[in-house]
Amino acid sequence: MTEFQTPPIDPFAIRFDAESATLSPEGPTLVRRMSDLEGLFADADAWRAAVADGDPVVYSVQSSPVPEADRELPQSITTIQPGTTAGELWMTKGHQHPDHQGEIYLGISGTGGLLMHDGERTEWLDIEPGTIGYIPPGWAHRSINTGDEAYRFLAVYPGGAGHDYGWVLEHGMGRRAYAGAAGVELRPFGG
Ligand code: PAN
Ligand code: ZN
Repeated sequence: MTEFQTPPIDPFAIRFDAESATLSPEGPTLVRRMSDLEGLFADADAWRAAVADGDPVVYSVQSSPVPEADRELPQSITTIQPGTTAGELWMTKGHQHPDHQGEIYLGISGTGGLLMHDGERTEWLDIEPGTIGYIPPGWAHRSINTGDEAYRFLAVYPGGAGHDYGWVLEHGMGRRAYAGAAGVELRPFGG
């Protein structure tokens, strides 16, 4: 018999509604406002001004009830609103899984980018509805809305992998994504 850290949950069906991009039954929903993203945008003055100017919701994450526990396989839908802060496209905080394990993203609506960094190398994947982005173990990842409508994707990840947000503050993400005249412009992280 397999040893679980927490009692395993019973098999159940999760309804994925593509129209509303929701999972039911629902687990917790997390809302990230501009004020939650301190230290992440290159232009700190522009970030501060956006916090003062209504502190908009940048993204939200709706989870299913599968717990973030070892051997479980939780899922969530992230919705990133369209927008820029001093030209930098709105994005998630980004994290590394301290217990290096893989993860998949499936694009649902809108268009986005999956930026990955392993401390040395940087990769960018364009994600549109139907694209599965694979995040290999050891690659920190951040999602970016590259369009002018909400960008939504489903994430499926190992429940025991953990989420380290300090890693991104320490190592950066290799590149930053800006709205350019001809589409997304990737610039050096410090530039
Ligand atoms: C995703 C992310 C979600 C929000 O479910 O957690 O998109 O991004 P941040 O966690 O960086 O704020 C995932 O990668 N889970 O492992
Ligand atoms: Zn992740």
